[in-house]
Amino acid sequence: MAKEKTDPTKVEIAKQNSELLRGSIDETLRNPELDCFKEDDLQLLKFHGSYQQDDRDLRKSRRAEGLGKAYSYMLRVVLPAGQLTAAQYIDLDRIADEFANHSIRLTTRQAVQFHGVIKGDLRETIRQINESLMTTLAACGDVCRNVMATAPPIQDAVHTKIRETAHAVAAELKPATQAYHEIWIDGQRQVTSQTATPETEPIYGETYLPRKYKVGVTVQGDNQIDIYSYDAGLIGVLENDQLIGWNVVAGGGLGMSHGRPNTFAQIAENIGFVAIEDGVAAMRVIATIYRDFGNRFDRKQARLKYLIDKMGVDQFRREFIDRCEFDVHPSRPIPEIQIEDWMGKHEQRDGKFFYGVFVENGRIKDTDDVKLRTAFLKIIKTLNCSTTLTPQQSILFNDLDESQIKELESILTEHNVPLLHELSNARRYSMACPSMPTCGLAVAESERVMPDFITEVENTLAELGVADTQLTIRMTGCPNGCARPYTADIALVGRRPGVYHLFVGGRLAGDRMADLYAADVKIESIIETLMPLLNKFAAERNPEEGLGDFYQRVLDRTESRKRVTGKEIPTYDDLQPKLIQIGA
Ligand code: SRM
Ligand code: SF4
Repeated sequence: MAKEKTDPTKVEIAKQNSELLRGSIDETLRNPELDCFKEDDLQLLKFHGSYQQDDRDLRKSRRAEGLGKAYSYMLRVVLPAGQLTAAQYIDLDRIADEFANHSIRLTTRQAVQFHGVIKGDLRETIRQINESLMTTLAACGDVCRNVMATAPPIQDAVHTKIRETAHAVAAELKPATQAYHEIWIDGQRQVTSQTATPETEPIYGETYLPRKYKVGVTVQGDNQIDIYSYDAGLIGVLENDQLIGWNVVAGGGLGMSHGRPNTFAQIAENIGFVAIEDGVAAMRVIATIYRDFGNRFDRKQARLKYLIDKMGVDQFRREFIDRCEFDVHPSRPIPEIQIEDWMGKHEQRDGKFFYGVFVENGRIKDTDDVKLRTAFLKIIKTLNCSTTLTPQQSILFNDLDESQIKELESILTEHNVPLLHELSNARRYSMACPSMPTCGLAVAESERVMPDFITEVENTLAELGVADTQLTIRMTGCPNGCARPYTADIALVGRRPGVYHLFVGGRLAGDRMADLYAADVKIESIIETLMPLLNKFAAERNPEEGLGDFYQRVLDRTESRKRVTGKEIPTYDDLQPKLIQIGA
């Protein structure tokens, strides 16, 4: 068994010494001789919304030429509940051209990323984002990340409260440091040790949280945001269609490491029920328990799920109740989850309409064939509509008159963007993480190979006569789980270039973990490996049954799996009983 670590990690020390996230970021920005940041500052930079990256496609050739890495920066823009005005979208589109790689990347947490920003443009890019009333502060780092909310812009009391609560949690848990404004906006230090009122971080303290803290807000029955995958969340409970309070959930998380048995992906547990007005405070209380007891000696064990695992859910619940200055009741039973991705035309319940458009892997760009970016900009400029980014990396155009829908669809068609009826279910519900060439942790391709892989799946399902199946297919370039693979019907998780672990058995509802179905499969052999299951599915599925549900039924599972561990790669013998059951 690995010895428990007892020294604070380098990141903890960097935070402690940073004077509330300042470090020497400003000095490095001012020095044109430097093309990258110091190690400690790289950690701090994340809290400001940026990762230093390099173009991994160029590493080899640059090394051969005796050159260093081609550094550039990823910038993430925080958008609570995924909401953007028309003017903000137009500004983001312009920024993509002026400072980034001409694409906008919608994320799995309803935020936006730019890739390829150079160091010399970082300050101006962040300044312009702020000028448009958006921020990159706390998009990354050991703080509360972008707060998600179920996406549809339905204008009733329940959905309005969900969105307001997501914004309120984001505001409550935003870092208080002035460092962000000093470095990126004002350009000079406002608060010094001589300032009359010393600067503090009232909730986080000087070392912030042990790791990232992810929160989502939704309403019962609607798990569009995959709420069980996060550190904490609020599920609105309804009585006679009125919101009466929140079921608080905690302890989800999908990151794990191959070959490390003590890392795991797991779905969140019910913690209790609180009144509507106490939801925001409940998310703050959980953050403070995490702040005080989370592991600061081993970042691989630092997420809240490991703390809850160590304490036990019951003790965690007791600690939560002790700290709450409001009543906590047992969680309320809630109905079975439904998933809606809100693509196509829907009513907002205020006489207006919204219209969802699928964005493949969240990448808004123009290609020779499909002018997605141009189409979206034209829609927004012509129809002056606000937008909501969905947790499935897609977009909703809001506040439309019914008469404008035809115009919107004709703009899409003009630019070769497929309409909903032209999309297969396999593609519509798919997601892939960015991976190569920008992600420093990628070990295999994801976003760049996913479209072709989906085409293969589409062809296979059509040949088997099951193309109507609603199934989620997700791919990531490493086990960190950024496209939430472990709750999908089928998932490919990168092991090394061209090779993936194949998971099966989750479902769209996001409330069940998939199984490792086959280890170390080359991408060209994935379909072949799935064929026994797909054949059996085509022959024996019940009407409306999804692939993950079918797989669980064939295995005769009485209880859904709540956790997948990063244990050693299973051998063929380990997998054999499972394969025999499905007829392989
Ligand atoms: Fe993620 C790290 C991209 C959602 C778990 N994630 C990264 C980094 C920053 C790589 C790095 O640390 O160097 C990736 C940047 C790549 C690039 O080039 O852009 C990255 N993660 C993404 C995004 C953009 C994927 C996407 O396809 O949209 C998502 C941005 C969300 C946002 O707007 O904030 C993204 N990441 C997720 C999710 C899904 C979610 O939250 O809904 C997860 C799984 C849930 C969870 O957190 O448990 C996730 N990302 C991770 C992890 C594993 C954390 C862990 O607990 O072990 C890492 C690695 C790390 O933090 O060290 C990571
Ligand atoms: Fe990078 Fe891995 Fe996340 Fe993909 S899953 S973006 S490869 S960290």
